Amino acid sequence: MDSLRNGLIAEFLFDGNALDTGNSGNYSGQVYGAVPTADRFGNPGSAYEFDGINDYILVQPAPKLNKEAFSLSVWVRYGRDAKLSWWNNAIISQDGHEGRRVFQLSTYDNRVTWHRFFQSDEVFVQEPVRTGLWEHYVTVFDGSTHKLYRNGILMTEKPGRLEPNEEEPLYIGRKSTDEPYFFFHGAIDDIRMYDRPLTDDEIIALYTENGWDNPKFIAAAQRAKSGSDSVEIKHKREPNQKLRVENTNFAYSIFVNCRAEDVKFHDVSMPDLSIECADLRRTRLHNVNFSNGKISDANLSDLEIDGAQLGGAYIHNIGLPPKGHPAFVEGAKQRPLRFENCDLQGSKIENCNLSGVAIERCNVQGTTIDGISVEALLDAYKLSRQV
Ligand SMILES: [Ca+2]
Ligand SMILES: [Ca+2]
Repeated sequence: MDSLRNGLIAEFLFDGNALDTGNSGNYSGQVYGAVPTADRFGNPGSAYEFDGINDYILVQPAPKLNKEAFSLSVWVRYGRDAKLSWWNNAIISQDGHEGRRVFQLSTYDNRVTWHRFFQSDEVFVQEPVRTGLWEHYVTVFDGSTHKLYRNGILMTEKPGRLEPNEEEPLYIGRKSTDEPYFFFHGAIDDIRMYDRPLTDDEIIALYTENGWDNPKFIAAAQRAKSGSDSVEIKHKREPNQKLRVENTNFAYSIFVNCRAEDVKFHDVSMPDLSIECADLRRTRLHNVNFSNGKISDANLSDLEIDGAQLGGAYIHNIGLPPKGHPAFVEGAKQRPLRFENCDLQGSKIENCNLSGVAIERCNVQGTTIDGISVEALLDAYKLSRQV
């Protein structure tokens, strides 16, 4: 999109260096420790990796900001073991000591936050950071409102101001003060700063730049479109837009990169439903036929299954994510599970870690451990105690 050069006060594409390719070219960065890495398309040496300890890029002097309007676009991949508690992981900031605090795109707990200090409330993404995956963030200030977009979708907006400070340098991958938890752990790429608000179409153009999208969903969307009467709802991003679909056939529909908190489905036929890469915390399935369903590579901690037919169920590879998995956490411990009033007769438990398992008030008739009858074991034990 041609308009994306308009008002481009600085641009860092990180093509093996931190040169400013914006309209002035005056703001090239000095690299301290950060190393070139693959970008979101896998092109080597086209983004920068930061170790979360002391790596950063300094831009001094900082690009001259417009008090009335500002936009910032950046791609981010948090490290799989990035520490995400309290204030942490500054992506880009211009935030020195008192009186020199301009902005900070950083992280509060596990949420990306556009931190505006006392000039506005926190503008943050409600959903947690997905470590190990590239995500696109844009902030827009139009003179009165700060907006934060993730992957082309408006996540939050809050009223506020912008107070530029030309003395304060711009930092990528840290905050100018040296709190260790602000050093960014992961990769950063394709930073663009504007002295005007970007439009919704421009934000989508930045998100889909160079054909970024999920090829699997594109194929599915093409199939869905080939239907006789397809309705396309695209880039509708007002914060409180709701859809009411009733007495309608919407088989083969596709939802991609959508916000859909608190959606309700009632009395619907939806066999072959497929949900991938989704935040489904606190989902409730009640009075549903989920037979032949499959749950894989999922966080099911604190899941409760109550009143369910599970005959024929195959439960395998249960535990914490292994090393190398995006959700792996060093030193995390498996918490115990609890089975109560379950009919498990004739079931088989194989190659499982049952250390510390307590079996109480259960019918163990016919139960064996490695071919030895538990009833016989208990009888032999009781007998040995009587002697
Ligand atoms: Ca790049
Ligand atoms: Ca280092």
